[in-house]
Amino acid sequence: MSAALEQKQSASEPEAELTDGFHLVIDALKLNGIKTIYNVPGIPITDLGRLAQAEGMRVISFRHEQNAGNAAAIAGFLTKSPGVCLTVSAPGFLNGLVALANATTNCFPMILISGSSEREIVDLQQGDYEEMDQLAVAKPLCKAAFRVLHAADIGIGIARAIRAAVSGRPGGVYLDLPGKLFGQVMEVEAGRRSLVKVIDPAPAQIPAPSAIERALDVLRGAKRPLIILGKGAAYAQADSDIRALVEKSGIPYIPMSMAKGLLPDLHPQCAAAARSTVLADSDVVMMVGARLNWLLSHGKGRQWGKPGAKKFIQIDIEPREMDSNVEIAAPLVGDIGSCVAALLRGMGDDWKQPPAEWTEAIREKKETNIARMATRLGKNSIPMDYHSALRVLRDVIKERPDAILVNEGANTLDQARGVIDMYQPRKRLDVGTWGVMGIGMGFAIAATIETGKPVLAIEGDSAFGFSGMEVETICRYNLPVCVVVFNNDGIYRGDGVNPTGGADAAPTMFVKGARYDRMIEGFGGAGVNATTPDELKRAVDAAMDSGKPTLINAVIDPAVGSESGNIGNLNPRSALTKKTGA
Ligand SMILES: Cc1ncc(C[n+]2csc(CCOP(=O)(O)OP(=O)(O)O)c2C)c(N)n1
Ligand SMILES: [Mg+2]
Repeated sequence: MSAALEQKQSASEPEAELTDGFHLVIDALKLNGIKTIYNVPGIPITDLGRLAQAEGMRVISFRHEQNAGNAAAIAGFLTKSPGVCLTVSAPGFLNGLVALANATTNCFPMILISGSSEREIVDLQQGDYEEMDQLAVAKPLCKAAFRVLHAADIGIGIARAIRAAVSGRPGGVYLDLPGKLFGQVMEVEAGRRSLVKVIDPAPAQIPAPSAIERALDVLRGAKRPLIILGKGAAYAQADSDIRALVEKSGIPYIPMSMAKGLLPDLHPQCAAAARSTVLADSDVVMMVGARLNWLLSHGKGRQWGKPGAKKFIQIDIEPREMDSNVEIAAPLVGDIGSCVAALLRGMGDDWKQPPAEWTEAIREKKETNIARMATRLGKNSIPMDYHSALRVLRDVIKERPDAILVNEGANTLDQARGVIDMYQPRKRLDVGTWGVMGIGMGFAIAATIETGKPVLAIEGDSAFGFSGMEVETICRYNLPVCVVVFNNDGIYRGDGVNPTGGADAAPTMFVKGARYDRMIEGFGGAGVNATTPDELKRAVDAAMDSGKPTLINAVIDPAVGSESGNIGNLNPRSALTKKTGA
């Protein structure tokens, strides 16, 4: 602050002429269309939350920063505008970091704003309250990290954070605001002029015409083509063009988990039920906003059929994504909306449909697999297994296609993904690229806050535990969230034993017969214990119809899960244990 300004203040000039760091942060966010802050209060940002609420922003306070961070991240995914999470220094900041890193990994735009301690003390390591060099810690875990030291730079700092989060490949951004900044004053008019409205924060990135032609040539030469839609395609909000591309091309497609519903899962071209056939037997694969990471076995290996027999076309906004794992025959770099629109134009009006031999083979495989699944889903097992419980929840979503489904767990995730059909884009939110546990309640809360739609959260009992305290938040804001805890008494299964015969439970076990439904009752929500598919259906219908915060404890047979769900093959095992049979 200038000496003149200080003098002015002490001479008690009318306060209306001054603004300060608190107000500049709020004004900068509002100027850029940010309406909601996902927050955990404390020094030095308590008043920032209060003032933001007073200034008309929605301030949603959580019980733990990781959940506030996950909420901000999924808000970014749903809206293409960065979600903002606000935390205190050191420990609060660290709690938010998992969400920030997860957002970056998943390409969700979010900004983690953390208050921080006195720079002079932090940098001399003199032991300040919650001392930590947060900027340095955040840097390797996000797309960009900035610190603002002067109130006059708040506008530009927030502008940089917004642009970094949403432009190009979206991701997490860290913004460090030292406590001292909030109290700095400047004249209102100068403050107003210091703010920056970000124009066109995520500019279109138009693909090169030659790249479009190359991709179309590869596609024209295909005998057994396949399209894979990733969550990048869902993020792009180019829904009708993506659907038009799939339908005009006649090419079978599979959606990655969070791309489900981009076209309705029951679409005749959806080949999800013949996944292993199409991955192995296709000759040309066009990836739309999907990466060839572990979720697709890196584009190689047994799952992908004969080595070298496949050509890939890849649409991605990030040039470095190309050839990350295998050779990309036709890289198509640009934003997905622009790329898909250009492909559609280039296809013309006489696009040749893929050979019937290919589409027929897929249809037959689908029919066999769907019939097999129907038998499993038809059972009315009591105690419930995954399928008998999920059949009910599949019907709930079928009857309410605009509800948002949040899903985490191991078996609870993998089985639900396969069983529950999605009908609309961006309605399925889950553990994403990392398979991280703990996104549940944060995602559920932000999903309904951002869209106004009801949420059904299907949670493994372990998965739920990572964010379960936020049922208080759900009740406090009276949100239309129905949480169904698949309670099988543990991680993967509930029948683990301690091989020593000692009193301690096995490492994957929880309290047997726990009643998660009673947790929400303590906060005024509705709790239901459901032991049969009928009870479960009645309870979920009532919750979805009433919009009342509800937690249903769905009792699942402890003996039916498999280790690590569908990815048990990634689990290292001790050769010694196997040998001794222990
Ligand atoms: C942050 C984090 N910690 C730990 C894990 C390892 N993990 C994977 S699935 C899972 C829980 C699975 O149990 P549950 O949610 O009860 O689902 P179930 O298979 O029993 O249906 C855990 C702890 C993880 N993925 N993420
Ligand atoms: Mg479990």
